[in-house]
Amino acid sequence: MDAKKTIFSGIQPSGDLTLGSYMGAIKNWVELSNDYNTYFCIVDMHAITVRQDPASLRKRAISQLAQYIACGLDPADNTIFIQSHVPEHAQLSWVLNCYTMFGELSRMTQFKDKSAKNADNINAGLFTYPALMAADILLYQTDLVPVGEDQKQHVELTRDIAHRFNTIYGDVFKMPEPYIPKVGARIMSLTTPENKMSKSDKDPGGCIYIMDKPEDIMRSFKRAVTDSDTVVKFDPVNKKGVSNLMTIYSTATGKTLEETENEFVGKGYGDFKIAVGEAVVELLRPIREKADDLMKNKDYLVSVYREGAERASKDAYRTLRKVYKKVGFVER
Ligand code: AQP
Repeated sequence: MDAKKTIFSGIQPSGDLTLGSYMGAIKNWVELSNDYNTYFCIVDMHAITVRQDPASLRKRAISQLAQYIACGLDPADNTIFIQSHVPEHAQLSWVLNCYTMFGELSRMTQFKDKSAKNADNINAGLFTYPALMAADILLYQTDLVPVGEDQKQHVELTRDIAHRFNTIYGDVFKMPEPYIPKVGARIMSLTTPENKMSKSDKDPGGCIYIMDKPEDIMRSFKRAVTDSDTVVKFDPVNKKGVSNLMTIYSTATGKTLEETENEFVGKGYGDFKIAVGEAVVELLRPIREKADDLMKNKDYLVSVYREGAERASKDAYRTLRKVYKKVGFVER
């Protein structure tokens, strides 16, 4: 019996990975990966809740895999796979849809935000997205779900669905807990610091991508929005831009927010922004170089996602089989 606890997490290939996805999610995955049994997914089925260009989606899924590995996730120790390769996700998601309430889904902030952004395509998948996410998590009897702050509501709904199901049928699902990092849980846009840094953001200056070149990273940080004050001080209510830059600097360098404040006493925003940019350049440089190398070896990447899907599917089927039995489906 494996004594290690289990982690599941995923990111949509709906755009190129951002510094937000790295600091809010992947960085923590890497830190936790030694001590847990891990499943890290490229959630392409979630991505099509918003219209995607098929060729770009395919390309991004592969490049996301290369970036996961380049960030430090070793495929030998972590089950890394593409969601659509493991049909149990769609299968369990249908069952869970029948145990998820319309009212619950209507309250999801992400649904409200994404419906507002995609008013011409408010499809049923966008609405039932959390039931698929619950399936992703519950299939692997997950203990911990490392996510950024924005996904906490979905993990809470997953717990409600699991609880409802377990109350009717006995202990089928393990109760997962969200794992939110203390610093870096919500990286904001550099140009509109009241909004989350998002991979599908239309404003390119607001977003830093993992694969960005150093000169582009520096340009974006130099143009980052601050305020009319001159003091580098952490105050996320009144100094949103500066506080966001401090969070980024502190996550990139490992310095505390207090150490960061002290370091920039008496220095202007100009110096501060350059220092943040340089820290991010150095943080991302080895990741970008490794990912570029991996992208030259497609056969290797194919072997990683195939093996990952095989392992994931075997584990997922165990849960799905139990669920099918419980709800009364006839065994094949
Ligand atoms: N800005 C962020 N700060 C901290 N964490 C973040 N995450 C995303 N952006 C930030 C975390 O990274 C994971 C990726 O989530 P996702 O791709 O499944 O969905 P998302 O949160 O909707 O990401 P985006 O970038 O905003 O994508 P789009 O633009 O397609 O909706 C999650 O753990 C998330 O918390």
